[in-house]
Amino acid sequence: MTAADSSPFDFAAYLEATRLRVEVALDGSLGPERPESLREAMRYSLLAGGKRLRPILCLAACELAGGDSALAMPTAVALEMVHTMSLIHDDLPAMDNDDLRRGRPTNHKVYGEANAILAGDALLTRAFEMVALRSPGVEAERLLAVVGELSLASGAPGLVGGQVVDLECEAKSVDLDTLEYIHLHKTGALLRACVLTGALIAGASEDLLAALRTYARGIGLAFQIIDDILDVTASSEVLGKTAGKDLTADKTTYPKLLGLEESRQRADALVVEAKAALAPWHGSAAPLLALADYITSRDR
Ligand code: GRG
Repeated sequence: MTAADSSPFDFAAYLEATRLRVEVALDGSLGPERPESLREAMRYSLLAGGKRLRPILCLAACELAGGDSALAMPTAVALEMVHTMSLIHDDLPAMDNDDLRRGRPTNHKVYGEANAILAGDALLTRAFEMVALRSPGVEAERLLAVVGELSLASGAPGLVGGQVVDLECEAKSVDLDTLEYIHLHKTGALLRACVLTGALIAGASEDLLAALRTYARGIGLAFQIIDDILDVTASSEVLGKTAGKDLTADKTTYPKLLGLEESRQRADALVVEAKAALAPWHGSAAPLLALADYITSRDR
């Protein structure tokens, strides 16, 4: 199903069908890894469920730019690999020290710390292999641009930089600008790479790439505000996080700085901004517009 169909857009069906396509691709993505113990630790976290938002954003952006989303699937898988490795490392005792992720014991609880670090390392490097060596049918120049976006999102200018500032600010109260910096890097950078890489594979215009940057900034911040709200309002069972742990005890969150009501209003306004950026593409942007709404209406 694509957004170009003339029938009204059925987002629930689109989300489920695309998620299933992603699950199949993820399942087939880890073949020859040896030793077997490494492959098992990689698969444990990569196939642990999750919303698969990042690959879905990538495929939807590829379609919006007029591309064949099948060509973007290896990149979509790569993005989920980077996300998964960041979760494995984030859960380690040296970082968040979490016992549960997506309702299951964290990777290091099952395989030990050293193996969890190495499984994360292998997923990160495998992500770049997916783009560089396992993306048939996509021009080399476009793949180079994808590698560039993936590097920027993963490294110091993205996830790693955001995580460092987050750790430095632990147990301190931070202002709104610092909180925004952390989230634009820890969460926003990869979401941005998702839509940009999908669009780059389809050969998107500069106008569309600029609009997608604006879209990604809005949904990235809104995503994190909702995450903070859910940490306050949802039970830890719903979130699949460590039961009994105060999820926001030692960190500054949007609800702590702004209150629940203003945080919710801010998330809604960011989604409005994000969707407005795609107005010129309205006809074919239905999945990305619906994904922006989904981000603020989700309960996990
Ligand atoms: C990428 C090289 C490299 C290192 C990682 C540990 C680290 C450096 C960064 C931490 C990044 C992090 C854990 C950010 C939080 C992102 C976030 C909002 C996760 C939750 O995403 P969801 O809700 O989760 O999409 P599911 O389970 O649905 O996939």
